[in-house]
Amino acid sequence: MSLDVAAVKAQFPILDQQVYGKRLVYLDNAATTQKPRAVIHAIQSFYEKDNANVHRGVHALSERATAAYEAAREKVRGLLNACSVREVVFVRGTTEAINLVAQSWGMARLRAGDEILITEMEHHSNIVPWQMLCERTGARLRVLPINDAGELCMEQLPSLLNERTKLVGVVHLSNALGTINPVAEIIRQAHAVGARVLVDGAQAAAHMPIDVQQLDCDFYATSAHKMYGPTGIGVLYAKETLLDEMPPYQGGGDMIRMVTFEHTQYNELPYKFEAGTPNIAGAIGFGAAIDWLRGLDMGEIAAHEQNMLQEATRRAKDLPGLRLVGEAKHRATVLSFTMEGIHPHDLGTILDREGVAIRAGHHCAMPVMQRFGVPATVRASLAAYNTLDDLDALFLALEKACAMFA
Ligand code: 7TS
Repeated sequence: MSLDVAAVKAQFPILDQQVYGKRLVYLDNAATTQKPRAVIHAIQSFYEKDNANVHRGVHALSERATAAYEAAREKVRGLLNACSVREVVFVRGTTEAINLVAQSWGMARLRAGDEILITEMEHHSNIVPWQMLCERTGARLRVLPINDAGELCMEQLPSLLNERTKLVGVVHLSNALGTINPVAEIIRQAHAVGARVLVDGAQAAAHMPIDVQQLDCDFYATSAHKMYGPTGIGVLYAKETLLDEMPPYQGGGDMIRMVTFEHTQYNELPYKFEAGTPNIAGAIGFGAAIDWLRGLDMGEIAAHEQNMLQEATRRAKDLPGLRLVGEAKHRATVLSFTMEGIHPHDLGTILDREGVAIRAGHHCAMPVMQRFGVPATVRASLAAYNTLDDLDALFLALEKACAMFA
């Protein structure tokens, strides 16, 4: 069976509009995906029928809100195949998840002389928190380089891993290049020297099945808004043994069992890491997005997006002056490129006027831009609802831009 793309697309009300008198062609899915009616309705229904704070009220609404919030946690557990909901911490998104690990686990564990290994293709949110941690602890940040195709130089990994390596941070699917990294192999090698591994799954979860037990990663971070869910909610998965020994990230309500001025006893997992009123509606929307995704077939989504990406790549290579940035063998969703003689931002503006929404910039991955010697790229990124018509519109607009600048 193949994905019924028209039926999928029909579930996204926002896509049914025109901008500047042109059909909206949304190809900025790596920044954030659009939301299906099921997600919008779940959030609306919560506010219309069940809104209350969680984990504290004795009244009916609070019980319903708590049940819905905790049901969403179970859906996230299922999405990642975590062993237990105790390993599922709701956070604002990938960025907060990584900061939580750096501040809590990192501050407790790292000493001067220790090493953190990341890769040259990380998003700033998987670079800066580790730099901050290194500044505070005296640890050293090391970087696994990428090759001209935008793949990790895996042959260099063994020489960068040693007994001082305490953590490896690696992106599962690169937002700037589209590269799918061999994270299972990286985890295996990192564990062999006793290092923990954090996988940045911000982009991955919408495009491939995730199984944290099979990967054996120590931490996995992702954001709901990149997988058809709302903004402001995401998840940190961590092995229970790690969360158990980690100190809280923030103090406040909900994360405690008992407080006196002399001593505070922390709450059980995962609440120890969820101080304050959480994003209840967001979590419920996240749960609805997972239900929606699971109602489709992830294999069919991946196959559809792969066909589209291959077609887009073929057409891109036929366009004179176009340079692809990122041609990894294992790649998904992202077509990143520059056009000779046209600044990516100008190109972005021209495409916008044609109704085509892409992103132009450094994609919060400045080291990737430096590696390829470009200030920025144009990035078209695909989701389940994109069609060949969308590619037609993209390439028509690109040809128009070329003609304008010729
Ligand atoms: N890691 C990767 C690989 C990302 O692509 C992003 C967001 C993040 C982390 C941060 O996620 P957040 O939900 O906490 O913001 N990437 C992008 C992008 O490519 N365009 O806009 C945001």
